[in-house]
Amino acid sequence: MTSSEQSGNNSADNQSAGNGETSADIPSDVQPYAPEGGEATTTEGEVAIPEALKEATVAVVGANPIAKDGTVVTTEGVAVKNDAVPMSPEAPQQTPPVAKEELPASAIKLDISATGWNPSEFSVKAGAPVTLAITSADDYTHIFMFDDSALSAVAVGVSPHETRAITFNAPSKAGEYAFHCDVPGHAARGEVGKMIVK
Ligand SMILES: [Cu+2]
Repeated sequence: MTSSEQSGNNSADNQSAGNGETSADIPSDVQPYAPEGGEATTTEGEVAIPEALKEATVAVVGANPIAKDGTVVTTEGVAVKNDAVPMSPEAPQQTPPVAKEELPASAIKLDISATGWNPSEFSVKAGAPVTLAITSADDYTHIFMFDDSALSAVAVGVSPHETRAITFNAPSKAGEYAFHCDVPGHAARGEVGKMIVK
């Protein structure tokens, strides 16, 4: 697979967009979002899912849905808050452990070990939905966290040799956003990096 597939703008294989109106940078390799328990229909036959979840997609099982307009939302259909308390209901959620092979090609994959982040830099488009997958590549627990409190909720903790992912909207403001490993002592020994928003 090539990284040229990362922009979802003109994806021919988008299963849900009927008229090619997507302009939300949704990757083409996400899957349709299915509310917990499958089809959420009421006895009246009316679909009981919030508008934002209709035609939503999900990049990794357990990650937040991506609404049709590219907004990352909660399972209630409300936009997530990147500055919420980590792991609170309104924060983007880290997924359960996932096999690296199951990650979509469009996910940004970072390995972390005592030697640092690999890669230690990545670029995203302002406002676009981003799925970040963090893998502990050694025998230690690591915690991905941004330095900027505006992104405090975008945090992922991984046990040794574990991979977890998180989906969030990149900041709308271009610039460099530093991140680090939040385990005491790890940033000081070089577990730091930056996200470049273009
Ligand atoms: Cu660490």
